[in-house]
Amino acid sequence: MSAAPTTNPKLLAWVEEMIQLCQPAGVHWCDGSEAETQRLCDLMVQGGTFTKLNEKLRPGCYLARSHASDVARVEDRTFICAKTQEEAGPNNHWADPAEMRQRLLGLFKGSMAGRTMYIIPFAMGPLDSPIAKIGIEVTDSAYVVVNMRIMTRMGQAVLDKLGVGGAFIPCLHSVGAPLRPGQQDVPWPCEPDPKKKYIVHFPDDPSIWSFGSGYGGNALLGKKCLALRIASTIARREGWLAEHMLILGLTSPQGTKHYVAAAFPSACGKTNLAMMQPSLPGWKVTCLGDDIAWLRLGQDGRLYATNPETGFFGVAPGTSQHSNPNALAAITRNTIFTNVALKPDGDVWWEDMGVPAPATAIDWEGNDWTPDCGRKAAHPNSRFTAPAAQCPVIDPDWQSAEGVPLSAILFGGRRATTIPLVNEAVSWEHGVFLGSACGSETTAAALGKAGVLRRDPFAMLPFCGYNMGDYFAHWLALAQRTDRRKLPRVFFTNWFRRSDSGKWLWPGYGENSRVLKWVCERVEGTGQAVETPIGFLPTPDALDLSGLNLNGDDLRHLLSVDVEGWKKEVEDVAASYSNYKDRLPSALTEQLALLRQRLG
Ligand code: GTP
Ligand code: SPV
Ligand code: MN
Repeated sequence: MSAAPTTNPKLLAWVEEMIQLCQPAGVHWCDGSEAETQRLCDLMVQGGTFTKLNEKLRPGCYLARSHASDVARVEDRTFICAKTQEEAGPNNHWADPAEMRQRLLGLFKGSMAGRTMYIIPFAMGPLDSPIAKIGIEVTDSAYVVVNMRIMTRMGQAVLDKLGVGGAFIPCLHSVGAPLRPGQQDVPWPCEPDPKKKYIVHFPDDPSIWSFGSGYGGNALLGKKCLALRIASTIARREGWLAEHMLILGLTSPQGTKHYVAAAFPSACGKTNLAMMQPSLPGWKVTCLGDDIAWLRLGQDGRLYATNPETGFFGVAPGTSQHSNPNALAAITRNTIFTNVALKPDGDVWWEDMGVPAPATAIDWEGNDWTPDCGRKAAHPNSRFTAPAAQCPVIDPDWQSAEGVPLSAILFGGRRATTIPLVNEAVSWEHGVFLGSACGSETTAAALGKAGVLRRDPFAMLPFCGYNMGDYFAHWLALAQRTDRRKLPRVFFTNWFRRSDSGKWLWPGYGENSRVLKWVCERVEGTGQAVETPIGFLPTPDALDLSGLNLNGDDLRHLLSVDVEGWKKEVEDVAASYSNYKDRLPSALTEQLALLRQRLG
């Protein structure tokens, strides 16, 4: 047992209560030091959780393979225990707080038997930021500790900041696999029965209880649970926004810099765009964050963005020199890989890495793999955990306490048809409408069938901790709280349009800089656009397509209004709106009616 490095009475009392509840074999207060991390990594190598990668090829890197039942967030086991179901809204699973607490007490009772309880003090947001939040995650997973050290500001500095009287958000996590005396541990302990996994939020406490899973957003509780679900409820009260957005800086050849935030659903390219290498000569992108942005109005009336995280938990498959050279550079060292393939030389590999598949490998499940075996080597939701500071294009201001002022907000999703490459909202209300109408064809990050259109308003469907109708109203209200001309301009982008034969119509990745350039020009008042029923579209020659070999038909497809497709779209959005009943702001019903009218 390590002695408590705090005198905060609330924290000490809560930890004592958790020890009594979970009955761990030992307790360790994490200090966040290098030595501590090294000790835990060594321990996990001994226990089989970690494989150390080739020190020459990937210094300081490890590979973990999860249990096959524990590979992604579990949305159907995620609960918002607000006082009433109405408050949680149709966008959330709700359970009565008192009943859920009883159930969880039963599950957590003795859940850490035979294991060490780690106490992780962490902060979301720079410690000197006015909106930083302190959490304490109590977990029985060393894997969680070493990931949290990369993804958050973690350790003694946080306890110092907390002080004797400071408030924290209690986050309890157990993999849900107690050990009987003498029982041999497994490399990835978890509760394999999906019905016994629980990711639970009590927004009124606020507190977080997570049971049964050790993977990503289920277990790294600072991320989706605190910085999105709980933070969104706090933000609503305090007048700011917690969003599923990347933040980037874009500098023109003339040296003008704009900050842009973008909300795309999970596995729809936030990490790619956040640190892209522009194909347009002279343009530069710098990265401030790839997954979460906290937005608040500054004293000057502009909207400022802060990344509450300190690392990237990015999808590995598809990450290549072509798609994301800066991510590849960020993960050359001090990175944890989960569920990718292991090559015989002790390096990692995944599908679409842009290098030939190894002749043999160990796949994500630990089995022998060959390129012709018919199985994927890496799990589609396999991920890397890497320090943001290692990104070659990290923005110098990424940790600024005030955040950065946004010039534009992009929404997007994976849409094979109908949605153009880019269009711009004609007003703030229209922009909120575009966000509310966000949708994507599903992928592996969310459990479910691939290729089915799922409405994902603001890319926040799995992450909004309260009634989405109220959330829409909160977004709309920003225009009443500041000079609306100071708010960021709103755009909708779609890199994923396909031809009838299924080929991508837009080359994407670094070429998306051409769209970003137009966005900047629109902000500055120089970009050419035509007003259409769906908003402003670039005129045919407004996009800088120099050096790009794009077929004229494809371009027309990308930049025209598919009236019949949009009529279907309107009805689909209307159907999704009907879920929110009288909580849906009338401004959005109006936007929908106007769009319907404009389409004829
Ligand atoms: P989460 O971390 O799950 O929130 O997701 P994310 O939005 O950061 O997703 P990520 O960047 O990992 O998404 C990667 C997926 O998007 C891969 O399948 C990429 O191939 C695809 N992708 C990203 N950018 C582009 C693009 O410009 N064009 C096309 N066609 N695909 C893209
Ligand atoms: C997402 O699913 O949007 C992620 C990955 O960013 S996880 O942190 O696992 O939720
Ligand atoms: Mn995400």
